[in-house]
Amino acid sequence: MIVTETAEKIKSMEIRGAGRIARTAAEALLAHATGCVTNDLDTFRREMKAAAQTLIATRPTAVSLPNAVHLVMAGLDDAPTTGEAREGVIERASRFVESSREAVGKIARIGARHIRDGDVILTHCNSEAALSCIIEAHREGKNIEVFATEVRPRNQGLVTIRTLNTAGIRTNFIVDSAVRSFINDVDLVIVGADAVTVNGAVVNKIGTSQVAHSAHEARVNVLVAAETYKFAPRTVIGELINIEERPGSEVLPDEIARTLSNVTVRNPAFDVTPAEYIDMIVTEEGAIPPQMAYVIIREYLGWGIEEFHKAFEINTRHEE
Ligand code: RI2
Repeated sequence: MIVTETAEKIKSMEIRGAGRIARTAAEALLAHATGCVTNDLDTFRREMKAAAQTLIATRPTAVSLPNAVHLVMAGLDDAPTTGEAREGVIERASRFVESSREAVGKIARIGARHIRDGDVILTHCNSEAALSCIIEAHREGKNIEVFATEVRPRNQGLVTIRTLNTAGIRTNFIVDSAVRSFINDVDLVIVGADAVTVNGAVVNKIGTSQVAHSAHEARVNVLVAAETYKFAPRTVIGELINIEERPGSEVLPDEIARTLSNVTVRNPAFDVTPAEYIDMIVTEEGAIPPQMAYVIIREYLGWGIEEFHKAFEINTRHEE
């Protein structure tokens, strides 16, 4: 029940933001494990795996979601009893939620070091990780000002400006298409990430690549705030990040769209910013140039060379 409800809320974006999605999915698995009263180990495993699949299927781009689910499910097949299997899920889910929260705090402190007194910062969409850096810099007494975009079609910019307003940070609210007009007034761009690929490309809210392109042209630094679990291990074996395309009705009401028979509304939720347009990725383990993404995947997600071989074998077997 909790899993179905959580899945619905993630799909409809009532729960959104890559980090929050991951934590909520881990909490739903924890609740499912607790509520699943069976003493039969196979039934328990089957129930947990079905719940994991339901959660992963909700949003295809934010790699934080499958990464979190895999962390929680790791070891389920090795547990000798139902009790230990259940305890394992509960323990790993709690640990993930806690470490995810701690990661945001660490990113805030590391990111804030790269914000100078007097900086004007531009942010796009609503990223907990990105905002934590900005709020921490303000808390440290730096005099900063922010430009926040509207973020069509779901207007996540409204959440951002409310948070910044509550924090007491001077903020300018602009439409997405005004970024280039203001980029020369900006010292630093800070955004979040839904996924980071092995070659340092950042997948984030649609429009991020336009923002980064404008910043690059104006020689404004671009900083990405991303927890290590947003790095995508399977991109090492050539898997591409699936860009979610959401219903056209989010962009244009169906009543209007229906009257325009030659018009198709396209609504990709994310885009890809190449590593060349990114100066730094701030993770909880430190700030790295995007080209070092592989190190994070290897060192912190535990994807050593054997895992890649295993995944590669599975991949080629699928293709046969
Ligand atoms: P945090 C969001 O996706 C935005 O693209 C945001 O930049 C990213 O997740 C990371 O957010 P959506 O759920 O994890 O709004 O830093 O589609 O909060």
